[in-house]
Amino acid sequence: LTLDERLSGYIVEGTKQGLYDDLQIALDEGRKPLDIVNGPLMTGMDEVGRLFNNNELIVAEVLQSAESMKAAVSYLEPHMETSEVSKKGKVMLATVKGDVHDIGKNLVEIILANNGFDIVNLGINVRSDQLVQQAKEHKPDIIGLSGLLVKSAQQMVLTAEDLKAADIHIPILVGGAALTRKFTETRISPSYEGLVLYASDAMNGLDLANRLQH
Ligand code: B1M
Repeated sequence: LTLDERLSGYIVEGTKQGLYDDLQIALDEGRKPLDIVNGPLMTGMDEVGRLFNNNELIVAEVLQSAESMKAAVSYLEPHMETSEVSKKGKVMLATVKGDVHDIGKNLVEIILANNGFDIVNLGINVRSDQLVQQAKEHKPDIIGLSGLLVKSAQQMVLTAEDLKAADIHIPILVGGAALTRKFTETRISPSYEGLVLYASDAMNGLDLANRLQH
């Protein structure tokens, strides 16, 4: 197997045995940590999603895959680029109510934190009232919402409405597999007073956050 096939394989198999050695080989070859995540590791995760969809994997096995992915991201994290810039602002992150997927959100946290943002990560399955309360307490410059389920896209509309009702109009950054730019513009934006921006991936999220701070 090639290195990339092995790296995808650790995610699909949900194992860590050999993972760190191969990640180190990839780093030694000069590959960027994020390219490793977005390349072979995401290929593995997509395969996990496909197999799960076909009933060829059970939730417990997908959890193992998630553990491998988290371990890989943790191993790569110290090698990720950081910027020396002064503090840029505060971003509050949450996976919306009803959704427990957090690998993408936590990747966004790492990338933003490495690039000068202060992060308040509220975790998974976060209700609107918790967001409202935390937003009042932490006064973030940006609220970042993540969600991977189809119903999470709808939940983001409800969340935006609840934030608006609480008189919050901090810019919102949304991302996650079930979302699209179109849904964001036609459904979430009209439900909110402030700006709502769609991020296609974690790096795009950083770009948008950077632009919001200038
Ligand atoms: Co679930 N799951 N899962 N799952 N899972 C999906 C999302 C699914 C597509 C799999 C499938 O059927 N093919 C499917 C959703 C179907 C749908 O609604 N369309 C699904 C399902 C059905 C479920 C359950 C309902 C299964 C069940 O119980 N029967 C259940 C739901 C639980 C719940 O949330 N209430 C469930 C549970 C789980 C596990 C707990 C086992 C595990 C999650 C573990 C964890 O996160 N700690 C899990 C996993 C791992 C997946 C897949 C396989 C992988 C997700 C992932 O981590 N990807 C996923 C299939 C897939 O995506 N291929 C699937 C890697 C990660 C880096 O990517 O999170 O997309 P992602 O983040 C990306 C971008 O989306 C973006 O940036 C990242 C990349 O740079 N991004 C942002 C994300 N958030 C952002 C926020 C931003 C900016 C960018 O700004 C704020």
